[in-house]
Amino acid sequence: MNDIILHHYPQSPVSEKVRVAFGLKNLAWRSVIIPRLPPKPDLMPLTGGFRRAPVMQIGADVYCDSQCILRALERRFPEPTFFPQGERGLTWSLSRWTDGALLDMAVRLVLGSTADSLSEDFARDRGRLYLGAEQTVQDLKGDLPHLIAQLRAAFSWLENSLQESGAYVLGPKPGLADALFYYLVWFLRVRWPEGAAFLSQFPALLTWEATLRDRGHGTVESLESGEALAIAQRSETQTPERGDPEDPQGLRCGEPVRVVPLGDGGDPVVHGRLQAFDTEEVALLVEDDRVGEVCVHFPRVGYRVCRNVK
Ligand SMILES: N[C@@H](CCC(=O)N[C@@H](CS)C(=O)NCC(=O)O)C(=O)O
Repeated sequence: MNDIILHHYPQSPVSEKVRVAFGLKNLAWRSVIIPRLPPKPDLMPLTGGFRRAPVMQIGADVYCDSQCILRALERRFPEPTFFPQGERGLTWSLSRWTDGALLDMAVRLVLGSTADSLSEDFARDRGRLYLGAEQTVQDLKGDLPHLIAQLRAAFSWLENSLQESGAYVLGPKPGLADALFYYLVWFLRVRWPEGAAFLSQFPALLTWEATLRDRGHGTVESLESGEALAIAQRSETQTPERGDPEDPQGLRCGEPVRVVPLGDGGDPVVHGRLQAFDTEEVALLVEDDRVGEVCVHFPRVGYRVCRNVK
């Protein structure tokens, strides 16, 4: 019941970040492959409507967003730590750039350079999610040289850090900062037709990339989605009620709220009853006929918590 279950699909870059993080902690986990496009009927009962990949499940606790997943992993499996040089705050701050502007540019580059070969459904869905309602993937074609110039500068900083450390992004030991860059490198290599040629200008990056690739994803076993739902149904949340008297929004345990992902991607809103919250995380109890009650966790950063007013 305490097995780590990751709901993801092979091509998902953000899922690759978490898979590599499993490798850093040498974890055993179970893999449920979800569809790349909605509907995702065996994921929705677990998340209350959140559709993005990856999602981590441990019993009846469900972690949405890689930020939340990685924090839960560090809490449950502190050794080896994601922060071997003690760089916790710096790494989370860095993640807002790598998962924000850098991922956004990498996605635009991949979508724009493959726009003519994407299926119509996929292009429409990802266009809406990553570009908003006003743009389509075809509009990105003229922007590719600019995007490459932006990414080249960013990767030259990574190259510089790796040359100076001689090993990993922040020092001699691997940590979360490496996963934060690795998945972007992986994404450009596997999904951008010019990716391998672009990356070849960064020699220290190539050595570091091979080291992380060889380290792998921990130990993985596959699991049917129906079995993951049954596990949630047989389990109870391990998240105790926990409030915070200093909460800037004055939130209270037990109150009905909705969690709204920020950004203009049209992501669904999740409704539930507040079970726990602190500076970095919010957890809601959500009911579904197929799984009963699950506790769905989100990061605070990047999500708005709203009171449900009747
Ligand atoms: N902030 C989220 C972003 C997740 C995300 O955008 N994932 C992509 C796949 S890499 C996604 O869900 N795309 C739409 C889908 O798979 O339905 C996180 O860190 O987990």
